[in-house]
Amino acid sequence: MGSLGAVLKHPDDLFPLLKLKRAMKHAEKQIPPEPHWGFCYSMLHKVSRSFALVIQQLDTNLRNAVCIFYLVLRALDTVEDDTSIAADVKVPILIAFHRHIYDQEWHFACGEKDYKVLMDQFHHVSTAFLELGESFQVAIEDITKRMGAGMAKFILKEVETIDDYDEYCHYVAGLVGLGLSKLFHASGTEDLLSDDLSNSMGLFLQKTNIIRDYLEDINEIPKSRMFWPRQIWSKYVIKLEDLKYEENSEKAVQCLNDMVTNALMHVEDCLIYMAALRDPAIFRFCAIPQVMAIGTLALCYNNIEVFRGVVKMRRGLTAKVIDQTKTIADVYGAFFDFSCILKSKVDMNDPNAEKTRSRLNAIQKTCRDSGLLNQRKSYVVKSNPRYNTAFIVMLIIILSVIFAYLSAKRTN
Ligand code: D61
Ligand code: MG
Repeated sequence: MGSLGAVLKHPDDLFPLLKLKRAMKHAEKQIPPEPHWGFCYSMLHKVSRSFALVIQQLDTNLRNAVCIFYLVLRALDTVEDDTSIAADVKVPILIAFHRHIYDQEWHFACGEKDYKVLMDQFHHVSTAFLELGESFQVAIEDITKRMGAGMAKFILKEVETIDDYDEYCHYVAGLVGLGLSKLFHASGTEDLLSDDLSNSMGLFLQKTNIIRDYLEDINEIPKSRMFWPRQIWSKYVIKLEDLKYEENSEKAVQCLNDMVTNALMHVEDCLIYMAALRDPAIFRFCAIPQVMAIGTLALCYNNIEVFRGVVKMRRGLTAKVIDQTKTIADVYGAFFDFSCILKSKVDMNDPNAEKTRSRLNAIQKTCRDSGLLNQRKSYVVKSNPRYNTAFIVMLIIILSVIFAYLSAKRTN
């Protein structure tokens, strides 16, 4: 029901949605026959809603390495996030995790649902890890070691300053960027991109998650750790929880906008990183999450709903991003469009209005200066769609496509 309504409101979502459904079905069918690889790929589909699809498009060798890299770090993160483990048990596990990946006997029960299965059957991940090329193994081990140590440091310490925030995000996501750059280079198709640019790729994604997940994180029982830096939120409220109470709505939105403005700082690095990639599959793998992130920030900015419920890009828009992110021109176009949307949402009275606007202008200038902004489909949604002839024609086409799709499915 909900999805039919959404498609009627955004008829041009339909083709990308159908394409995405097909791609997901296809990806799920491509589970390798060996039990350990089979476990790894079916796990990847279960625990990563968004990354499985983009990982699936890579060439076999690199795909296997990235899949294991993902699962190793997801397992490490499951230890970090499990609030039922005491700090004095957790810290040594995080610190030694990079050694456990070589040990097919090792296992540590924690986490819930699919994450618990991942932890219980971690030997499959180790077995697959040991089959990777040595340069892949070394890169994965190195990042796991540094991430584990960083997570351990922050188990004992809160995120107070903006520097702490950048440091924490470096450990849990920036390092993923560094590791991926190493894996891309090791696979032979890419130059080794700089640590700073790679770090920014991770920070932009992680900060977007931290912003979007405020309510989910603050309402977690037992209480989970929070990653919004005190240096930012203390300008607006006394306690971080206060942001969710209705009487503080104005302050909450100002604080949110401050956080978004902070995240936007990484965009220009991300654009430079993506412009330097050569392999089309690696490019898409990197660019799709970044476009989703700027889209999510555009949705969250100045939006009180972040403190009331789940704010997510609609599925159709996600499908469109996946379908329409193929070249660097598409990325400049998307960043330009989402910056336009963000700009239109900046309120004159917001304490950071000037700063936000100047960041957005800088991003738009970079996109414009690329010289690639013409001839593209726009993400800027025109308000008030009129139910005109074009729409009715569209609807008829859509219905015929659904019909054709369903009958094709029946004959398969
Ligand atoms: C290019 C393409 C993908 C990139 C990239 C560059 C640079 C960095 C990243 C992906 C990582 C971005 C992480 C953003 C999502 N955050 C989390 O999942 C948090 O956990 C962080 C620690 C585990 C990281 C695992 C990971 C994630 C994505 C990968 C990867 C490994 C390996 C390869 C490709 C992508 C977060 O998780 C819980 C949640 O978000 O609900 C947390 O605990 O804070
Ligand atoms: Mg975590």
